Parts: sequence; C-alpha cells; structure tokens
Amino acid sequence: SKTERTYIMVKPDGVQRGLVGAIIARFEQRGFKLIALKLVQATTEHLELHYADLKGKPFFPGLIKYMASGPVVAMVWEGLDAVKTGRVMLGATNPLASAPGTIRGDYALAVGRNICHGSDAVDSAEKEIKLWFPEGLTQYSHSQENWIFE
Ligand code: DAT
Ligand code: MG
Repeated sequence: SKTERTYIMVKPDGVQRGLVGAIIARFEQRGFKLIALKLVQATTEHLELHYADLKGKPFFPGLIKYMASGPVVAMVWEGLDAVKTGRVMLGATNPLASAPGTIRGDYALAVGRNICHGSDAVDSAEKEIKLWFPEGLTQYSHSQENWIFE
C-alpha cells in the first residue's frame, strides 16, 4: 500500500440533503488528510470533461443535468491507498447494491442520485484533481500523521 491522493466530490443531491459534513467526517475520521476543498457550481462543459469516459451512455445527458443542478463540494484526500479505500467507503455505483456502512449504502437509493463521487484509479484521480483544482493544492503537515501511520 502507498500514499495516494483521490478526488472526492459531494454531488448536488448530497449538498442539498445536508450530507457534506457527514461525508467529510468519514474521511477525516478514517485518517485521511484534507488537501483541497471548495464549493463549485460546475458548468456542463466542465462536467462533460469530468465524465468524458461516459459520453455515449444513455444516462449521460441526465447525469450532466443532475450534476449541474446545484453546487458540488470538490475535495482532495490523501492517505494510504486513498483511491481504492475511497471507493470502498463510497460503496457500489448503484446504492441498492452498496453495503450498509458505506456512504451510498447509508444515504442513497437511486443510481442517478448516488450523492458522492470518488476517483476509480490513480491516473483518473490525477486527471480529476487537475480538472477541478487547476489553481493547485495547498501544502501543510498533518499533525496526526505519526498517530495514523507507522
Ligand atoms: P461511479 O460513480 O461509481 O464511478 P460510473 O463512473 O460508472 O460510476 O458512473 C458515473 C455516474 O453515472 C454514477 O455515479 C451514476 C451514473 N450512472 C452510472 N451508471 C448508471 C446507470 N446505469 N443509470 C443511471 N445513472 C448511472
Ligand atoms: Mg466513475
């Protein structure tokens, strides 16, 4: 396992439903380090770049409309196996298949309203971090590091 960064985003339904704090708390409490965070009203052009791999899927237009329907909370979290662990914390894409204890398994029911995004691989995380944080990231040391890692 190694230290990675992942892009996590609370989707518009998660923001409207007041789940931002609960989602942030899960990543904080797990021991991940917060590297970047902002509230953004994304444009359809920006969202089409974020979801470029899904262009052509029947649900693509609805996905873009949903993602542009309100602000999202864009975040970068860092820690051991952050990409894979972030996906485990999110649960399956379809919340009906997400285990209880996961973010989607605890807070969502419909695949088209699954409240949170997480990068699916280290290379897509790098692309997504550049896309959402072109201004770059803030550097600081995390005072809990020596208590979380050996
Ligand atoms: P994930 O968000 O788990 O990485 P994905 O990248 O395959 O899943 O799809 C992106 C989003 O698109 C997903 O969070 C919800 C939506 N989506 C995926 N499959 C869908 C489907 N069959 N019907 C409706 N929306 C879907
Ligand atoms: Mg995905």
